[in-house]
Amino acid sequence: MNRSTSSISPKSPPNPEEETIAAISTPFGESGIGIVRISGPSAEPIARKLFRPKRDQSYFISHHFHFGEIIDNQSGNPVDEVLIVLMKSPKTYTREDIAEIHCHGGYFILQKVLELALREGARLARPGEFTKRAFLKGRIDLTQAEAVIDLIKAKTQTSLEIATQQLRGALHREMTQIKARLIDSLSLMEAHIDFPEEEIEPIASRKMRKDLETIVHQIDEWINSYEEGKVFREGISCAIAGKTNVGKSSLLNVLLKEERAIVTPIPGTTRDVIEEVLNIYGIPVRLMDTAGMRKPADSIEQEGVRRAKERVADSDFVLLMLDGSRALDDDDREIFAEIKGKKKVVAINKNDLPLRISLEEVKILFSKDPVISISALKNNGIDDLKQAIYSSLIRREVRATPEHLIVANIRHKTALTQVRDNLSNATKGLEDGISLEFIAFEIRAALEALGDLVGETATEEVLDRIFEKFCIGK
Ligand SMILES: Nc1nc2c(ncn2[C@@H]2O[C@H](COP(=O)(O)OP(=O)(O)OP(=O)(O)O)[C@@H](O)[C@H]2O)c(=O)[nH]1
Ligand SMILES: [Mg+2]
Repeated sequence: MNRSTSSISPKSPPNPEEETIAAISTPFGESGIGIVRISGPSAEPIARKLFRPKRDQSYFISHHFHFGEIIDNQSGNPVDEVLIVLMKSPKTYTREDIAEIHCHGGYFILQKVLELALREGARLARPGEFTKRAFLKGRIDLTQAEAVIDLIKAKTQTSLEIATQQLRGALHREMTQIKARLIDSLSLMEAHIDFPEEEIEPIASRKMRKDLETIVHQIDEWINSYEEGKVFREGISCAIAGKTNVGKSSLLNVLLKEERAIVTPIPGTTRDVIEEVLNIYGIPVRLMDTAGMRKPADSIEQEGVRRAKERVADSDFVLLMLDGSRALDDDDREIFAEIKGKKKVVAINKNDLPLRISLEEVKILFSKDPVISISALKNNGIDDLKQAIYSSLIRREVRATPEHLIVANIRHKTALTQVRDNLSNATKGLEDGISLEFIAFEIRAALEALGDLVGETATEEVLDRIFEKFCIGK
């Protein structure tokens, strides 16, 4: 399916895809190699102008590397020794001709090669424009284009797997199947709308209802997977909260397996917020060690406590730490008020020392939250704590690979909710014996929402919002 831009927005300029775009596709900085990518009808002529092959080669073999130099034609000077690969359309990332110049990865070299490409007629690519072209040319649907950015940003194995699943078209395939089933139902209905004298056979009507119900049920499962998907894709922020000296910094260190934060027996050691990213069974967790909360002794500590409270209030999740070797006191109780309503796990630390805290009281106070006994000093119970954090966020077992389709993108969830609502209305209509016109209307609305989801009917505005999140060169 080849989408022309005019079908997406009548206002878009005529065929911007005719332009050849270029960008540096590797990060800025020094590296072994760096890549300048050119895509569009002039990719080959531009590559020919810039490139001088080492061996006498009058032509490029598509999808093969060629060794040579990039020459600045104005000065006649060589810029860099490179490998160049020309990929002729359509078997390319954008489905257009692509030239990739693999230079040495120096900021100046790459900038220079890019400038030469622009001088020869390419224009600078916008963020995500290569991927956008792949979408506009119909090589991938919108959910797959979105997966590209998730793949690049993936921080854990699980977030990578979710992105890969989507990039390979898992969502796209499911949507295509649902679409086909809805079109079947719709055509049956339309036939009866056109010839009302012929009633739909009760069997056909029952089958149609059953089919719609199955689809609604399936979509519900995907919608419900969103909370989990979001946690894996975006990660969570988690503040370690507790009064001074309970062992917050010790816990951060033991979780990170490095001496990241200063630990001393003096209460009020941590002043600033210390932040590190931790991978808890595939969940990227932004962990924050904060100043112990108590009546501050000086203005520095006062600022520390203010920051601690702010972070606790803003975080998605709280790890409340109590000192098991001391009875609960007013400092603890003040923190309980701060974290009211937060999703949390309670860690009772220092279980290597005699127990002085009242476990009953803690369990009554936090009846809805997991309470885990640990020793940050002796590295006891840390896995239990990680499991408890995981289970508070994800309803299924700790497993590396999600076996079902996970919806991790709010845009997808919103579109699926729309589809589900329309189809629920349709099934209810069939149940109540409401006119077929009404039911057909709901199914058409569901199909439209599906079209938005995969990008068939997405507006230029929606596309811009999606692709502006990409890096330049992708
Ligand atoms: N026995 C025992 N001591 C611990 C344990 N965890 C931490 N400590 C000790 O408790 C003291 C305070 O530890 P920190 O990790 O600095 O406590 P904190 O909560 O970060 O303290 P502030 O930064 O002052 O709020 C240090 O002497 C630690 O060695 C534990 O599990 N068992
Ligand atoms: Mg500390």
